[in-house]
Amino acid sequence: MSLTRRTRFTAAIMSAGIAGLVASALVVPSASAADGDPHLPSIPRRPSVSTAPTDQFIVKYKSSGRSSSALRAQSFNRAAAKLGATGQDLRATVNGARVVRTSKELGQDDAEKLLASLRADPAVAYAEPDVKLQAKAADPNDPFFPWQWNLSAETGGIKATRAWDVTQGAGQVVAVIDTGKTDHVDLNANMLPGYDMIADDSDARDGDGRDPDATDEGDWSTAGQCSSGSFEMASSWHGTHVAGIIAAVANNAEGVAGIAPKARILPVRVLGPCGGQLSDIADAIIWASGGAVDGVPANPNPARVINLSLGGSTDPENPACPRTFQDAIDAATARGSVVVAAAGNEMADASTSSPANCDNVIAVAASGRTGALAPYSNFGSAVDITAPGGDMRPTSVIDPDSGVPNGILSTLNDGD
Ligand SMILES: [Ca+2]
Ligand SMILES: [Ca+2]
Ligand SMILES: [Ca+2]
Ligand SMILES: [Ca+2]
Repeated sequence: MSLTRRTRFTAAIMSAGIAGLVASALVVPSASAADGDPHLPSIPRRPSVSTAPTDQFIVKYKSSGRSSSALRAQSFNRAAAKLGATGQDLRATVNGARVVRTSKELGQDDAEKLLASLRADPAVAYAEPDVKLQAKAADPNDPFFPWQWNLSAETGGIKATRAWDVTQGAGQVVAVIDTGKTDHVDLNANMLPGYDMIADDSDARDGDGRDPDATDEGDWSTAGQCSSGSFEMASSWHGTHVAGIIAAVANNAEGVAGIAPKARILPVRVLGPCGGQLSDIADAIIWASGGAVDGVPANPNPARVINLSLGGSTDPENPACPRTFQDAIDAATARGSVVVAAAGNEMADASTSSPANCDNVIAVAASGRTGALAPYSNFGSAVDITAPGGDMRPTSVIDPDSGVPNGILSTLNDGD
């Protein structure tokens, strides 16, 4: 069984002219490692209102009433007492309102009762919770971020900017089991060494079998090389594209932002020209999760998440998950890794496609710009979630409303 990469956009059905045009627009050029600053900048923050429980309120009394502190205290204490609390006057605000505190924190319901009591007092001009403001991530400064509808759009996007208020992936390792890594200014700071797991040196293009250098040597193929009648293909740099979707450095004024821009990528090379072997991919899953593989040094950076944007249809008579795959996946999940796989791009039931149809795998179908299933995506009950995969068919390359390409913008290499 040979498994092939799964591009997140339908590059294969683009016409050559459109492909050239779009490719030049989508490529984020690679640069030398010396250009990359390994210090990761932080995403700037903007304030926003929290609805968390509070014990602090702002009450403005009308100037005609409650002018004395004793009368104000009486008013607030009466309202607080209804909720089993006492009140304390802290200070005045710049416009003469009072900042007051209850002796206990009030949940939203009790806070609303307190405010209702206060507002019912004819001497009160207004009363509102003195809410805590929390830092929220603002949009990063990456020049192509406005084109990353998959991260930010209200419709069709995953709203990553809101998730960044909770986490940007710091401290997490995501294994990208794919074509390997390339030198890229928007990836280098997040890239771990990884491993080259292609055992067969005849197709590896680096002159040896398994080795510690996970560099993508290119998966270009000549006409007829992969199967009888197969077309000549340029290198996909698919591992670079997938790595950037996951963890391109954000807010570095360069290229794009990744979904988890502070996570680190563990690149494991398994795909060469015409695809990769099941046996190599299974070993890569085990090694990435921290398991032992004969002849390969231990992985010092076990992956919390293992990404498999690859797959293949097994024997059509028996499209079950191969035992080799299932054992590797079970071993990885037993070690605490989460295994994520593409559902596939064959417009077929995902249950015919491995590893999407294996147990203990999160199988991900592709959605387009509207959030609906992308026309090329696999489907069916084997799919666990759907995520933006974009749509680069010639008729829908550019969204007519926004003028933004409908594909998934990510890091790439411009070599052949
Ligand atoms: Ca090698
Ligand atoms: Ca190598
Ligand atoms: Ca960037
Ligand atoms: Ca599943």
